[in-house]
Amino acid sequence: MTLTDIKHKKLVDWVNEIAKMTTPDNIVICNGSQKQYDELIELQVNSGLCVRLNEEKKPGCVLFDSDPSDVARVEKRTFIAAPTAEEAGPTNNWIDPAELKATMTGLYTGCMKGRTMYVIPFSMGPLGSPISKLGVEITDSAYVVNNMMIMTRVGDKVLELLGTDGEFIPCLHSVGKPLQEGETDGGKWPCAPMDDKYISQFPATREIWSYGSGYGGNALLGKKCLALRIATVIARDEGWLAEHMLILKVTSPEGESKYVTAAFPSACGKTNLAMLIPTIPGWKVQTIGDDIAWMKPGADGRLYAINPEAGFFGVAPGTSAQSNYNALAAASKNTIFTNVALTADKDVWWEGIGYDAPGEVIDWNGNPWTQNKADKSQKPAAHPNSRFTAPAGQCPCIAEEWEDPNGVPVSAILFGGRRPSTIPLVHMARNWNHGVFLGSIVGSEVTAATLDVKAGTIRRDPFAMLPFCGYNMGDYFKHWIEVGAAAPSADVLPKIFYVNWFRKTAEGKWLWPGYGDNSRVLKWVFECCNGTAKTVDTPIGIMPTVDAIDRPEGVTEEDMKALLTVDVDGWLKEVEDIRTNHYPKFGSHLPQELAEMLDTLEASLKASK
Ligand code: GTP
Ligand code: SPV
Ligand code: MN
Repeated sequence: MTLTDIKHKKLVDWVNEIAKMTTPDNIVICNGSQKQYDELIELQVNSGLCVRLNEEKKPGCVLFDSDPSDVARVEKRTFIAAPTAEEAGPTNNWIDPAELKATMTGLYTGCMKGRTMYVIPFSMGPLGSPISKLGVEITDSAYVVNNMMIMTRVGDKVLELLGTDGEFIPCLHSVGKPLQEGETDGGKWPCAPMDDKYISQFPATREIWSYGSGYGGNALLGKKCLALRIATVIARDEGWLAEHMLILKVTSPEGESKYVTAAFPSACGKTNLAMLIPTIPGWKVQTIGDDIAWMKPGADGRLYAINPEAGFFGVAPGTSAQSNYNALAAASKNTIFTNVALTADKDVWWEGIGYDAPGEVIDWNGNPWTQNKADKSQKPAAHPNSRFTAPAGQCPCIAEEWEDPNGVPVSAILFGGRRPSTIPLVHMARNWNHGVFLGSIVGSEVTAATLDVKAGTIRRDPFAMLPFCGYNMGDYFKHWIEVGAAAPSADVLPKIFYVNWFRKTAEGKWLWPGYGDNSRVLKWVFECCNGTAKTVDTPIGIMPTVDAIDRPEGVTEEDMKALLTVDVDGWLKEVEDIRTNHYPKFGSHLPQELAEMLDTLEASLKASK
């Protein structure tokens, strides 16, 4: 198919307009076929941008190494170009849309010289579903095309759905590295210097302009840019929720199933929880999604969740047969690896894969690397934010209803983050608005998933949406309250929980083993939904009694007490921090309901002393 075969005038005009500005050598329309996928991989193998892995061990897999400067999302270079700074809110970077467009037009002018422009029609959500959204990404990166073909539904079918005048979200992307006459990438990952990178959302016109990065959420524009930043704006206008959440199905030994969503910040355990293998007999967990959930009220008032994605862009380090067998199995074939290490027999290796590096490997920078466990300062062979891009359908525990266009009814919503102290293993909100309060105060240690904020420091990451909300976060809190208020009754709404798998001892050891043992917490959540859980009322909310959750191996009763006791002084510090550093940022956009919740929390904590 060529551009002249496309019957959608607005789309053709837009492609022509972008081609005129960016001056690519040629234009390719992506039809989503395996043949096209293979040809693009072949092209990149031949030009040295990636290597094909061992066909017996990892059939259909390739490994890319990115530029060392282009390894994660860049929050400082991410912009919500709403008409006013106030609409973007205190947590987003804002540039006036006209000014930003002028700057970026300058960068885009001639930026695809020497390259091919790919036009990728894609659907977020099952093809043809009434709740799916269609997008078209223009990119000059074949890597982006291959990744988008795994992460979204791409191709002719989308063009058919678009017809002559269907609605689509235009997503423009360039790596920002034009080639001079006769110049090639020479096997090096193309991208632009940091100060030229822009990941821009224009919420009023629902456009995405991304320049200078080829990595993950910066470049696969269906994911964070469309399915979160732009979708939050659409969801606000239409009365639903676009969230940074996994979706799982948990089934009890009695055969009763419930659906649970969970919002944890980047690299804080969504993929792992979504695919966990329970350590408690008879329980089963299956996956609907691992990163993004769109939740809409159904006719019965319940919230129904769909996974808008078609693949997993998962964190590689720490993924082992022990910690996440299902993710490894999903990524065992037809997978794109980025920034992991390459073994001598052309397999992949990373820190926490479950076995030592087999002899000398090639690290993510392309250098020979031999594991030296005695050397604590040895740099990792795989980048901490190295990733696998795997088709969701290959996951052994994918739920059969994962592509149900109607979504699945949600019984429980979890919030969480990495908190070495203070936050207990689990507590339940008293009601919907209290749950919104808990979402609004989420804090977490920063991880390697964002490049320009120091990893390890704790920051507030409300709803795990800090880098992903397309409008004023204070108004987003309000929207959550309104979604609750619009429900026909409180009992159709999901129950809301706050979990923390990341408590540490004074010596810095994990207090809770996590992973499969998190099923023990899911069981308590399940019981709370049925009204059969053993609970105790505390100043911070409803908690399990110390014997309500079966202890995993190696966790003493003492540990369990530490995990489930309210640290009153720690929480008072938390309140103080929220009161002075967090809530004031939102000014008049902070819902009164949340300010009152904070007062109530403080009073209950003080009364309990
Ligand atoms: P994004 O894709 O960035 O949104 O991340 P994610 O939330 O899906 O995180 P993921 O499940 O990939 O986990 C990131 C890291 O956290 C991995 O290194 C995991 O091994 C580690 N992790 C996940 N679950 C647990 C847990 O229960 N306990 C501990 N200690 N670590 C965990
Ligand atoms: C995240 O950072 O939350 C991710 C990876 O899921 S990326 O797609 O790069 O945003
Ligand atoms: Mn994510």
